[in-house]
Amino acid sequence: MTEETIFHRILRGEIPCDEVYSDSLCLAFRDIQPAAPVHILVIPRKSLPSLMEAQKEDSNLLGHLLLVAKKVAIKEGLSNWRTVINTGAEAGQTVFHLHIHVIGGRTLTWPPG
Ligand code: IU
Repeated sequence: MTEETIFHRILRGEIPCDEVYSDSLCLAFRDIQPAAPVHILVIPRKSLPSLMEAQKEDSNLLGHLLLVAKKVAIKEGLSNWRTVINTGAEAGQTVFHLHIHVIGGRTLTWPPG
């Protein structure tokens, strides 16, 4: 069993979200504290606390999440965007349910802090 997070509650529909895409493997919704004009989170329905816990058996799921990230970015009209996966608290992870940030709609600088 993995720890219950707010994203589990969003997946179960107990907490509303601004959904942009959904399928049998994942959900994509707008981040409540957007870091850019477009800031969407793509999360698996499967409980995976972070990329650290992903295994070989998750290969198809991880590929799917990236393709959904591309799909939602294009749907938002982006041709340039950043995909980010924070893994671990020191890397900035605050919600321990794997998620891909899709960030765009403004010029982004590099490297991140
Ligand atoms: P992080 O990579 O774990 O730091 O990203 C978590 C994101 O989840 C962060 O950008 C939050 O603004 C976002 N978020 C959300 O969209 N809805 C919520 O209810 C909560 C966090 I809590």
